[in-house]
Amino acid sequence: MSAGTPRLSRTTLAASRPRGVQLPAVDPADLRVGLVHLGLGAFHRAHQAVYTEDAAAAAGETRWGILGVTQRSARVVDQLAPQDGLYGVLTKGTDQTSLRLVGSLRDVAFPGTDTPRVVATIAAPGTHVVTLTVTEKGYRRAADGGPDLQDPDLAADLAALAGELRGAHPDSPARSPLGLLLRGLALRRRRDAGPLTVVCCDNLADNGAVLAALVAATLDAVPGGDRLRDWVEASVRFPGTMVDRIVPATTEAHRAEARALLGLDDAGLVVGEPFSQWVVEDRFAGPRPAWERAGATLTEEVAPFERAKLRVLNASHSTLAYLGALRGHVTIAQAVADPDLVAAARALIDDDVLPTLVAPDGLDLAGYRDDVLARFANPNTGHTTVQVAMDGSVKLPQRLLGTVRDRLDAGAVPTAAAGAVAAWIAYVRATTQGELEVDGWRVPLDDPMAPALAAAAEGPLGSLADRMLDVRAVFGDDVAGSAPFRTAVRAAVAELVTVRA
Ligand code: CS2
Repeated sequence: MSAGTPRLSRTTLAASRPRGVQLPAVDPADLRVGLVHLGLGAFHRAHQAVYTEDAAAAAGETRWGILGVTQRSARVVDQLAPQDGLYGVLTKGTDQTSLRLVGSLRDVAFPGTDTPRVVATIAAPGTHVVTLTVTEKGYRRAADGGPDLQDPDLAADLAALAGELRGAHPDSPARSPLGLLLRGLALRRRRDAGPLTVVCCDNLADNGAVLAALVAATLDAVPGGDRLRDWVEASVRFPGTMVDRIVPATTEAHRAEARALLGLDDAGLVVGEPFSQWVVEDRFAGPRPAWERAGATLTEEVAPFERAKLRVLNASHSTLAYLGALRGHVTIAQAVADPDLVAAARALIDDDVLPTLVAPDGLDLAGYRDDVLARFANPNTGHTTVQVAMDGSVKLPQRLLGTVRDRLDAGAVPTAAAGAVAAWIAYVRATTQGELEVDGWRVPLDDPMAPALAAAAEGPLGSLADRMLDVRAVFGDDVAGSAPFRTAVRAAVAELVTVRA
């Protein structure tokens, strides 16, 4: 924040009328809440909230204001509430920067203090859609894909849910997104407030079906959950989606750039590349924003798009992140400019990923690959290798191991994908041994499984690949049990750790 510069809000914006900035297409004060979003991070603000604003403006509708719910801290509420929900999206292209302000966020909430209000809003008749971006780890899934009942936050939430199911209205703060959603659904059912659509916008393969199954399995594990499960089955839809926009963490330099354009301080600023895509399965239980009028694709079949995006973009992103960080590259743009690393990313896509894909209608996969690599090369987003590298234990199974499984099933040895797995293993080893420095900073392992991974990474280098592949929660029995894959990963790890030694 800059002393002396007023803070963005409806009042300061009306008084300053900045030029060269795209003003909000809707005024948050005119909106009613029709959509609850769980996981109010930068990605939502740079993606679905923008589509929702453009859709509301195009259709002239005021019923799609968003109640944005943060996950773990009240920080985002402190950033956005004093700004009346207004914030900017700074778009950083290869040779152009622009700033637009977004007005679709009607209200913000923090589960630590606002759980009853969020639960009541999910249960309100005017709410028709719940969207989620809580990251892969936010779902608290166990290795088998069901709810991780050992997770203390989820366990506490399920106890509160059992109370809600008995009609006790517990007001304890929800500690997990799933807990919050289920309490909202329980109240919605009790109030008979009508059907609801829950849209998972995270990078999980088959995200809609996965969330539907997780909700059902969780309700099976809660005393008295069966009636709610039946209601969910009849009244709640979980369409699948493919979301895409590169959204790096906002830095002080971004804030200063936005301040210069806007003349106001924006604590809620987010940053994105120019590209944005949203493919949504058109299977809603009730009304929805006219997202297609904002450039989203509403379609019968999302899976081919989702699969192509996860396997081409996200998998090569992770590969570049691990290999790049190991070489000291700070940004993804630097990593993809390194000839060895772009060759590894291309080999992954060409040799192993593309043979597993069926091109979605109208998509040329080789062209898609080239576009993705060109987006990574944008030097102005400043997206860091370390940011993309986080949470590998929950990202790899979604973006890389499906490719490995399909290749093994086809009788092929996915050597390039084994190289990508090896890059992650080398990264885990280097970070947990305190050996990785990027940008003059010793990088720790940022991963929900960090203790278990550190334990597996400890020990002789010669058996490092085997110890890591034996982490079944990541690799499953099938991938871990494939002898040819193990051989390929061993060879790739040996090459990476020797080169580094
Ligand atoms: C990235 C994604 O951090 C990561 O894991 O691969 O966030 C990626 O930038 C988005 O999925 C792009 O749509």
